[in-house]
Amino acid sequence: MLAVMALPFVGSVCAQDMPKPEAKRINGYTPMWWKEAVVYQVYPRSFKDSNGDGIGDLPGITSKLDYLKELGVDVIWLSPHYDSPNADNGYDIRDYRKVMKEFGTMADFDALLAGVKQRHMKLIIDLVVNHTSDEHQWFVESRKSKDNSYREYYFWRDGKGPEGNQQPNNYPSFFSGSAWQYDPATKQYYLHYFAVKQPDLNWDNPKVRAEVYDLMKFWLDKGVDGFRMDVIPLISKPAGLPDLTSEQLKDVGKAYANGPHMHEYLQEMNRNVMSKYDVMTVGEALGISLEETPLMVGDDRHELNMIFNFDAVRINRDGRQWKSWTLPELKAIYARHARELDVHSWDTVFLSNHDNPRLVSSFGDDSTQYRVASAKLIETMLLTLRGTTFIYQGDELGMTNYPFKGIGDYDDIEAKNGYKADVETGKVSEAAYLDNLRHMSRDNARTPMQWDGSANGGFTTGKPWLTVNPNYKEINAAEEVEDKQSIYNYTKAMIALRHATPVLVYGSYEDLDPMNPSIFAYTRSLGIDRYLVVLNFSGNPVTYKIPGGLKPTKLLITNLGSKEVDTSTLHLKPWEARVYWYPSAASAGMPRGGSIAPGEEGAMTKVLKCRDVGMDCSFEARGNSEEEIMAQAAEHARKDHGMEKIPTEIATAVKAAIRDE
Ligand code: ISL
Ligand code: CA
Repeated sequence: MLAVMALPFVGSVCAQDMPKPEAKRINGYTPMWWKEAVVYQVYPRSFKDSNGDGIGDLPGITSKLDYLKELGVDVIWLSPHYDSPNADNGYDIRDYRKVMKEFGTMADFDALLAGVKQRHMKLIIDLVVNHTSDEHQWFVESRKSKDNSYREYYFWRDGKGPEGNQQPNNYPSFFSGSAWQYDPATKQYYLHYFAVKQPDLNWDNPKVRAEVYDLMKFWLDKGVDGFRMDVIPLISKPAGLPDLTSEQLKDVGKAYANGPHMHEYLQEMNRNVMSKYDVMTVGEALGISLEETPLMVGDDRHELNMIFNFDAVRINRDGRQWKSWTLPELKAIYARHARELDVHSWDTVFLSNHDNPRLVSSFGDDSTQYRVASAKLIETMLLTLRGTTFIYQGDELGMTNYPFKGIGDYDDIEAKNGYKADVETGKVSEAAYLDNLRHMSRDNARTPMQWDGSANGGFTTGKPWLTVNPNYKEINAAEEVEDKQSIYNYTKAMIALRHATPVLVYGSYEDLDPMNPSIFAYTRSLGIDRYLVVLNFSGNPVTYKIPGGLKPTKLLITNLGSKEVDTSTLHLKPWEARVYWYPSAASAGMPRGGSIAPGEEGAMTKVLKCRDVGMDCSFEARGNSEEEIMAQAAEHARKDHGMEKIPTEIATAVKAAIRDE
């Protein structure tokens, strides 16, 4: 009986990051566009090359916007596109206001942004401000002399020991070795949590913070829709940079995160920048525990909208070591998220990105037999769990890990530095290192997108910077777009289902069977609406009795063509996924509707996105008849926009959308 709709107006002043006091809540949550969005991550170097130099670029991305629109994604997250010497593939920025020349020009960026907006999608960019490149002008100045005006932009310290030739403290770098680099020009060491070419910025210096806010505004004023913030919890360094204890050294991410001024700086950033724009922010929350999360993302904290928590995506590793995992462990993580993060702390859901191996290889089964089914099963999960869904490029095709052999096959600085530190020193055997790396390497996710069956998977006409996975002839976008049974088309249908089903966004979560070793069965519910997701996370058929003798009445989507309904005993094939709808007791027997016909009793939840009528602002009305909703819309138009009546063309579009025409 609940209908929710978003009514858009041209030139609206609705600020979605600042809900009005009277904003309606859904299941306790304040509705926001970024909560309902599906985000797709593009790693530009590997997405699409437009000029044959073997490196993906911005015009390449622009040429594929229709593909992304067709998939149904709302927001594109672009990994760093800035000028960079590429010690860490763009996560080492030389100039924050320039486009990496390999990727194109500022005009290419503007064209990309315009193309995104034209298609009613949004673009967020990567903000990498814990560190810069050592080739950034600030650092070039900083290293010149101890009294240079940029000296305090970074952390410089004298060496320890009688000769002053020992590192200032015992901090390790995430990319092997010490986090300190000696610089002969001034005979001091500088701090770098990541590569030697990535010196850490000193956020305690107000000038640094002002520079960062300024460059953020530069991009926001161009019209970007927000930021993914790289290692943002590391920006505030421990006071006095004391040695880490042996306990702290076991989890360096945690030790470096959450410094004494982190919240203060994020709140300042929000006050000075984000609060002035209708944008989204997602922090890469390295080192932040689930318990600490509400302090960063709570509605009343004015820091970030959401963060990436790594508990699920890193379930298969212990430090840098690959390890096996069990389904009850994974389920326990999602249950913990639902418990710890209340309606004031929004969550994210993702299991892959450019730093992790391929989705289907890590969490499904990438064998010929089960790759397609298991990839679809994981997409089902990602798009029905709590939190904004993030999809990494190529996972919608079921792209797999690369069959790496020698260390020479890798490009990543993490892999190469680790090899030097572990294998060349004899600490680890080469075979063991390479075996582990094959599973874990970030390069698994960085091999080029497989667009079609032509040479190099259609990624480039030249020589690709990183080899294309040899399976591109079977796994590629051209085939999958055409094939109705493909992972791509299934993902598209799942995204559409999520968009049409606010319960999958705002509904409560319950794990029905936490200890079951192969079945993940959970519900998302809101009001009379209840959705049941059943996932067979195994290569075996399973006869599954739904706890509580529940008999779902409507099958909304399945990856293997099942038609089983009205039974509490399901016969699941290996890697089978199903999403059911069933009425709660109060609404038993009522039809499931995607739309609200005037006066129809028991019509189900409906969300109309602004983009359905091609506009930007979001207003929410509830009711179970067209009249009721139009009346609220008219009131909104009058009060918030000073319009005497809703312009006819908008009214027509909205009515059509209500009727699902
Ligand atoms: O990828 C990792 C281990 O395999 C992580 O430790 C990773 O370095 C960490 O999550 C931080 O990642 C981010 O910052 C890095 C950059 O290399 C990553 O690509 C980026 O996502 C430094 O900017
Ligand atoms: Ca190129």
